[in-house]
Parts: sequence; structure tokens; C-alpha cells
Amino acid sequence: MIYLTKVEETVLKDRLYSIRTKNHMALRFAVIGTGFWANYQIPAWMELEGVELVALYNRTRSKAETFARTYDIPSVYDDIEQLLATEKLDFVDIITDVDTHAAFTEMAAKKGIAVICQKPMAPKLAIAKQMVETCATNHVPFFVHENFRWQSPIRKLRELMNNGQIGKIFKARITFCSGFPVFENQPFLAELNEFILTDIGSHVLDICRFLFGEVETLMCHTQSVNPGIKGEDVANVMMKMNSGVSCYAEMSYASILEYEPFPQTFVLVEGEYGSIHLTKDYELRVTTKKGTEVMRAEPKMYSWLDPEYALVHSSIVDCNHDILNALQGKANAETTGIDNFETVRLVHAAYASARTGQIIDMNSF
Ligand code: 89Y
Repeated sequence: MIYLTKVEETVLKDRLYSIRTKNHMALRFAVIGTGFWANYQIPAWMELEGVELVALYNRTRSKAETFARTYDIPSVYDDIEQLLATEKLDFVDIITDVDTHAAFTEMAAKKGIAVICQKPMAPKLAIAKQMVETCATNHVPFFVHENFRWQSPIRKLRELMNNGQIGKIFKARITFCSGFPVFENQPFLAELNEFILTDIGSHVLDICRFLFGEVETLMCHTQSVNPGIKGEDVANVMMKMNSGVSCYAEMSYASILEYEPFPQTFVLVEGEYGSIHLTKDYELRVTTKKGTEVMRAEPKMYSWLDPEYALVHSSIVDCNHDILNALQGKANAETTGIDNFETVRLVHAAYASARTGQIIDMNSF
């Protein structure tokens, strides 16, 4: 757990206040990294009022220039120091590969610029801790762009869980098992020594926290099935939540199934009076002794999203909106760096368990 001191908390609030009181002007930001995700992150920002994308950075300048032409962005840089020294920014949105997140976060934080960083926050737990601390020390707001919890069926599921119909929840199964060729759009994923838990595990374990709260103990088993990639592509995590819920999260990118579900997460939640099953095509099935009620929670279909990733791309808007509200001082964001650090802890606790075969107690990890 990382705690801010009272002084740090106060200064952080002051900083948020100063951002929010800037004459109601749009918040100026730069996108750092114009790879695959920028194709969706940028148009998702453009769905929102109150922000102005003023600059792009990419190490290969021509890629940033292409985006600048498409989205009419005034400035392009291939030197991050120069960008940060030249532009007047309220925040940066870091959409680069994970290995560069810490360096870019530190550079922006030292200039007093708020930071949004893609998941996973960092490749190692110690680096993630350092990022949270660097932002706190420099009194800049820090958020992680963790969007799976913003998917419409996941939000609907939590609403149904909270309305009490199925009573006290005692167990859950969260499933993300697919054979979708993610390496075609994101080739660097094949090069990661730690793959599925950092990539999809960051999302799935965050959903577990979002739905069931914090974890008391966990154990994990991983496997490497696809010989063409460096890391593990199967992970099964068994958790006991602080609430007592028994939660099983299964993830795989080696699954050849009759129905290819990518990028859907399926969830079965069981309570004392019934169950809720989030299943294919955004369908939620609530079963009690009276029978089964069926509903759907479809994602909003924006013109710019890739239909194969619709559920994920659509949730980017809601995630950005939540963070923007916080930057404008209207509300607290869900996916702050401090909050997301708890998800990063779970990812690395799962690796520790897979390595050692031990049950990990999250209170002492
Ligand atoms: O990188 C991943 C993500 O964040 O969502 C799906 C994905 O693109 C592949 O697992």
C-alpha cells in the first residue's frame, strides 16, 4: 500500500483546484506515443468537451505527423524534452510501450504536468511504486488508463450485484479465454517475458477488484502454450477476497473454442439467492428461484472504433471521461495511480505464486 502524507494530499488537492479554476478553459494535453492504441485513444478524447490536444510525440516522427494530419494537431515532436519545454500543458496521455512509462511519467511530473498512463503501469512492481511516489512528491495528479472496468456489461453487472437481488455473494468466476491473434496488431506482446498477466491480467484482476474488493490471498498457475511468443499465455488465479468471496480468474490466449469471444470477459457471480451470468454478446442472465431474467448491455458504437475491439474501444471514452472529471476537480477518478497500484500488486503477486507454488498473502506481499 502507498499512502500519501496529509501534506502531500493537501498539495495534490490544491494542484487539482488550480487546474479546475483555469477560467473554464479547455485542458491542454499532449499524446506521448502514436502506435496502435493512439488510433482509438485520440478519437475517444475528441468525443469529450473540455480538452484540447495540442501536441504529439513519437520516436519515429513520421508516425506522429500522420496522426497530426488526420486529427489536425498543431505540433509534432520526436524529442520529448523539447515537447515538455515548449508546450504549455495541463496533462500528458502516455500511450507508449510499458518500458518507457516510468521515464515519461517522471519527466512530466517534474514539470508539474498531470499524468495519464496506459496500463500496465510499469513492467515491475518497484517501478510502479516509484512512479506513484514521483507524482506524489511532485504534487501532480497521476492516473492509469485502465478501461476494462468501464465496459458497459461490467458496469451493468456491478449495478445488478449491488441491487441485492442475488443476496450476499459467495463465489465468482471471471473468464478471458481466447485464440484471437493479438500479436498481429501489437507485435511487442510476443516479446514480453511476462505476457498474459501483465497484458490481460492487468484488466481482469482490476475487474475482480472493481466487483469484489481487495484480495486477501491468491495462488496462480501459469503455462506457455504458444511456442512463437516469449511469455506465458495461460494463467489461472484463485483468490480469497477480504469480503470472503472465492474468486477464480482464468485467462488464456491459447484457447481454440467453438465461440471466439475476444475481447469479451465472461463473469459468473453466485449469491445466496441466485446468480448473474455475464455471457456472450453482452448478455446478462439473472437467475433466482423464480426463474431467469435476460438483459443486454451493448457498448456504444462510435464511428472510429474497430469492430473487432468494439467493447474495449468504446470504454476508452468512459475511462477518459472519469479521469477528465477528476482533472477538472469535479469528482475523484476511479483509476488513480494509487488505486491501480493495487492491481499491479496482484499481477506481480500472481507471478510470485506461479514461480514458487506458494499461496501469497497480500497483506505481506
Ligand atoms: O493489450 C490488450 C488490451 O489492453 O486489450 C486487449 C489487448 O489489446 C490484447 O490483449
